[in-house]
Amino acid sequence: MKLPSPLLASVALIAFVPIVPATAAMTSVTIPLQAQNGSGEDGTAKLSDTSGGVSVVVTLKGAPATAQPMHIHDGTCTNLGGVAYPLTSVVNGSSTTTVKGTTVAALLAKPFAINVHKSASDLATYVSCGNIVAPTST
Ligand SMILES: [Cu+2]
Repeated sequence: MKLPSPLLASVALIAFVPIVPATAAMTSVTIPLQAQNGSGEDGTAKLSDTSGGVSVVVTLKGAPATAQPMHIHDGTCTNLGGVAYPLTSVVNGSSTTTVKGTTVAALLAKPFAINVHKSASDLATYVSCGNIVAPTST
């Protein structure tokens, strides 16, 4: 009986090495929100997968008690598109929303931005914005 060649044996070994994806899907990301139009409202948005959707927790410095409408928009802060997902308005600098029907990975896969408007009566003035992108360094 002929023994398997060393080449064949090494090919068989390689075939059993488990395939590890280069990058696992991200299940949470924290993005900076940058003040716009002199608002001073810098902050962060923490997005994380939950069983009910994506939890979005926003904290802004120096925000007023007046409700400030906020959305996930298509596009980027410099080229904002329409509203993709509404978020709970920011009051006194904080807001928590669970966005149904999406995942962190899906939000990272396309250009989206979180945009905060000055007030319900002044939606045209933006006070803070951040692009939903993965951190560039680890
Ligand atoms: Cu908006």
